[in-house]
Amino acid sequence: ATESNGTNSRYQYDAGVTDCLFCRIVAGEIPATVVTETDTTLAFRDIDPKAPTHVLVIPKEHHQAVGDLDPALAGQVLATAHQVAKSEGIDSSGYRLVFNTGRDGGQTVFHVHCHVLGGRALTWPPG
Ligand code: D5M
Repeated sequence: ATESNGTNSRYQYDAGVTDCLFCRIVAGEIPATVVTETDTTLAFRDIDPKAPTHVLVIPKEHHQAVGDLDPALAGQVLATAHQVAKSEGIDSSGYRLVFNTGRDGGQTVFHVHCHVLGGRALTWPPG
């Protein structure tokens, strides 16, 4: 495990909190289209949407992966994701929540984020 960012992440490839794209969005240093926020979470539109609705929900605090979140904060991320599904009008038609995690999961930004995808019929399995 690396302690490079002060969290207890088990991954070695963490760029760390000082050079984190999503921490910079939280800080307002990089623009984002914010959908909603709470004290502990932020939801903003994905820059490269893969569905009519594609929103990312993050904890404002830097953690690398979903397994690094304490259960209360993980629950707050999920509650915000559900709020987004409702406000985007996809709660009844259906949607998908995805946490890409680590190399094989296809994670490219190492600040944990929940993809909220919907607005079309999504295929399964993923690639
Ligand atoms: O997904 C990381 C996601 O982050 C990917 O869908 C693109 C998105 N992204 C990257 N940069 C930005 C900015 N600046 N704003 C909004 N969205 C962004 P992963 O699960 O790590 O592959």
